[in-house]
Amino acid sequence: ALVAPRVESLAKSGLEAIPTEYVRPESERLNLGDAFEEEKKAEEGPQIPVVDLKGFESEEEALRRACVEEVQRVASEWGVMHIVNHGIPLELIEKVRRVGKEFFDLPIEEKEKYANDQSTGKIAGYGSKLANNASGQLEWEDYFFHLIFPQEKADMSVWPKYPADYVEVMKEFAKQLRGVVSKMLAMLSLGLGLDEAKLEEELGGMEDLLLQMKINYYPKCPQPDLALGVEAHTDVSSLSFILHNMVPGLQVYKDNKWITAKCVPDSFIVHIGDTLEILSNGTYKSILHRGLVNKEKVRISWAVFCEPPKEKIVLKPLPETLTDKTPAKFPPRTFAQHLQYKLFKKTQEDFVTPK
Ligand code: AKG
Repeated sequence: ALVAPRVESLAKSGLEAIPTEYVRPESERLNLGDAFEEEKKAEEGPQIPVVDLKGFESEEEALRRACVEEVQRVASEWGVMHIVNHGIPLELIEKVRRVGKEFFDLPIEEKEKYANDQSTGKIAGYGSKLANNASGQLEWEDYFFHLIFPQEKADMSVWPKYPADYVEVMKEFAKQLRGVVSKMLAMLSLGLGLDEAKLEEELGGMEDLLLQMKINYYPKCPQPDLALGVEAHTDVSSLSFILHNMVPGLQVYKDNKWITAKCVPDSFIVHIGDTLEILSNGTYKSILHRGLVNKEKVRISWAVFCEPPKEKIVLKPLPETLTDKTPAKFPPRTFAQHLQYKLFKKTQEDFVTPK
């Protein structure tokens, strides 16, 4: 099996210059920088909107409607938002952060026991990116990937056995986050003028919509202006939820500029993914984003991708979103076909150039 080098071991070796595979092409390097400095610079400019979900729980119809309108506006204009008052207790979020950090604090040899094997398609477990394009570019991160919902579909043999409460904490988090997923999908449905349950059903519902957890571990990087933690991409998911350890890094590409996300306490970052962009016929936007690295602090993020089943559902713009003036912008495809299509596009390019 191909073994990718662990970025953690590179970072800990104390090297001053990063290996060439991690150096981004020149055109992409123009606007890279240390995440902390970029966060400071970003204080003046536009910011990813913060959406308060409290109103959706209200008895008052007007407050619920205002909340739906705000979600609809931000999903259409930005395709990304911070959500607050999402309903998941801070205590549980702190536990998720703790068990993820405790796992990554294990020695690399211990984590290797969970190594994935991308050559045989075993993608769950501990991993690092393998070069998948001509330029052989790598990302400055290691990760842990596993399915967390529905529980029956989870392969418990790959879940971390340390710390001892990892499984219990992650199961509870998955259950509670699944509730937030339903709530977001309900608001996004109403925002399109659809029945509240429509998007949830179209994506496979409680049985078939899969929640995939990717814990991203970005070691300190001696040359943050040359590297990326995660290269620019849009998510293939329907929705993605991101939690992090309050170290900056995420940037989104809007109006021809990279905008650095602020660290908003007690929030999740929610991305609209390609799947919802397709179902909504482009009303909701799947935004290009990437992860910067920095010199000072390890960054950890917990990204949960909500994916429709691979083959069971044909994704296409919902008939309700089509009019004479707005014909379908996306040809029908299964989720598996969409993944293939994106991989193909990528192998044709040396790197992703923002349009
Ligand atoms: C990904 O894992 O696909 C991400 O985009 C992670 C973003 C982040 O770490 O904030």
